[in-house]
Amino acid sequence: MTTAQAHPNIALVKYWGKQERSGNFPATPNLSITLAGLTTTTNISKAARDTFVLNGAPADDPKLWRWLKTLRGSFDIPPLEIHSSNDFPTSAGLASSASGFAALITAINALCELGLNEATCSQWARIGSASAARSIYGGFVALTGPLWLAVPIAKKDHWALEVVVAITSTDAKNVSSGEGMERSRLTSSFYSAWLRDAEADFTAASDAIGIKDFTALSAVAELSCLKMHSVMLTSQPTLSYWTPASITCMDRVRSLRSSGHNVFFTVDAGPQIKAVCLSASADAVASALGDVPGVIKIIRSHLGDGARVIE
Ligand code: 2P0
Repeated sequence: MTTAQAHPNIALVKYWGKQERSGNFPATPNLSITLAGLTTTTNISKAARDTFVLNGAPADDPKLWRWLKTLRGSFDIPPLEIHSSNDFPTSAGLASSASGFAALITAINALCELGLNEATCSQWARIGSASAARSIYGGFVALTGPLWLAVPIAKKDHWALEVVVAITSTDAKNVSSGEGMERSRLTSSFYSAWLRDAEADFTAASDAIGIKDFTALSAVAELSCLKMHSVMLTSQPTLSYWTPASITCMDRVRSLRSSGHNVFFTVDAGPQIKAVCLSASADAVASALGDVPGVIKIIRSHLGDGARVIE
């Protein structure tokens, strides 16, 4: 048996839309931070047939089976018993597929002695779920062309950012990210503007991280998030992932910033708000978001490490 752990990551420059070729390549460069405070633990062993248990219950995940079939096209991998559990809500906009595929390829690499380096693990994780490519690494991570391998751009202790996650619903999303982004590509008239701006946003965020310019990173990260949600909202049928509490949390973050705190928000394909801040503001941010009606739980996180085998 082999056990691996990985953390979700949150994108500061978002991925929303794929290239029109097989292999699950993002259409635009994207950039994330890996979160220590949320963890997926996956243990696998060789078995008579493939089984998957997610958070203690048998699960059927067609995306997982398709990915395993593709992996078996390149490597000799026996049937596997896979147990995966998340210490945070699953499929609810907290990037459980990112940590899930990152932990799984890391465990398979060890158990089956595939000998893959991190870059190749990242490539296989991307085929499962593009954001999973980024969770192979800790700290600040870019996923960009021409190779579309994730690349660590700064270590976690380069800049001691903290993330306050406000959970406003633990329901699984009703439209998956993969389905949603394809809908956006096909139907949103804002999608072409999204593609046009992405490279500049990616460069601005990378530069801001390099020189630790919080104001500059706040501006580009919030804008990337809001552009992505504008594309979602203008898709047909519309993709609306926010709750009323999500909107109130965004207003609170803006108020905190007006009163001098170093904080910005980002939101993924779900209703949770992730407030990224400097340490001096983290208590105030956690307290302000915790008081918002409809916020069920606050999770605080520092930046974390990449995927690794733990036993
Ligand atoms: C991101 N998301 O950059 C964006 C922001 C959600 C919103 O990456 O189809 O689960 O498996 O490649 O990686 C979620 O998409 O999608 C995602 P697939 P994935 O974090």
